[in-house]
Amino acid sequence: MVLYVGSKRYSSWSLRPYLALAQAGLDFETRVIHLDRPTTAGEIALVSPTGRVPVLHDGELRIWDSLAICEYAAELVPALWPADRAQRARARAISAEMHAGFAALRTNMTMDVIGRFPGQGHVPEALADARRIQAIWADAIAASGGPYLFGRAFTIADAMYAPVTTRFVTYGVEVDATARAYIDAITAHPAMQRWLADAALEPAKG
Ligand SMILES: N[C@@H](CCC(=O)N[C@@H](CS)C(=O)NCC(=O)O)C(=O)O
Repeated sequence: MVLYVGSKRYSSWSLRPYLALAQAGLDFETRVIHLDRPTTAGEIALVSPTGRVPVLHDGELRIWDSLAICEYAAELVPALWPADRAQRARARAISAEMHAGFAALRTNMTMDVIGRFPGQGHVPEALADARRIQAIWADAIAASGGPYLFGRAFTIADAMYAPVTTRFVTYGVEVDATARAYIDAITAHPAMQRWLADAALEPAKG
């Protein structure tokens, strides 16, 4: 399988399926298409029908969209979702909430896993998104015991929120102790560490 991703420094949608595929232990190669270059659109058009990344190629199969790729990985490795049906439903609900929502946070605090811009983007709507996300994390971790949202195993729900953990650090969003511990757990995940190391070698945009 080949996962085409955007710049590791900036492409939050790419990070999510990368983490899910890595956590699943699937054999896949990652190919980076750098964003915001004159050649970007042409390079993406060669591999993705939507003109966007991520896209997964598995033989002839093309799977676009971050959450669809995560779901495909979970069909191959079901442990990417919690085993319990009710927990699985909750994990899907919060994953869908991330996928479809939090536009203010995503717009005002775009992912940059290397940059540090404390205080930037702290508009009321983005901070409201940040509070809702911390409430989601607090509820899930109180029920599961952590360190991940659904307990000891990293699931797709964690992959979906991983880019938010980096945003909170980049933009200096105030977090409670539970969120701090969760951010640390995600940052320490081996696949996240690999992604961050690669991102550090990429050029800044602009
Ligand atoms: N809903 C899509 C969003 C994908 C998306 O917006 N990808 C951005 C990069 S993070 C992209 O490909 N942009 C094209 C460009 O910058 O030229 C998903 O979940 O995969």
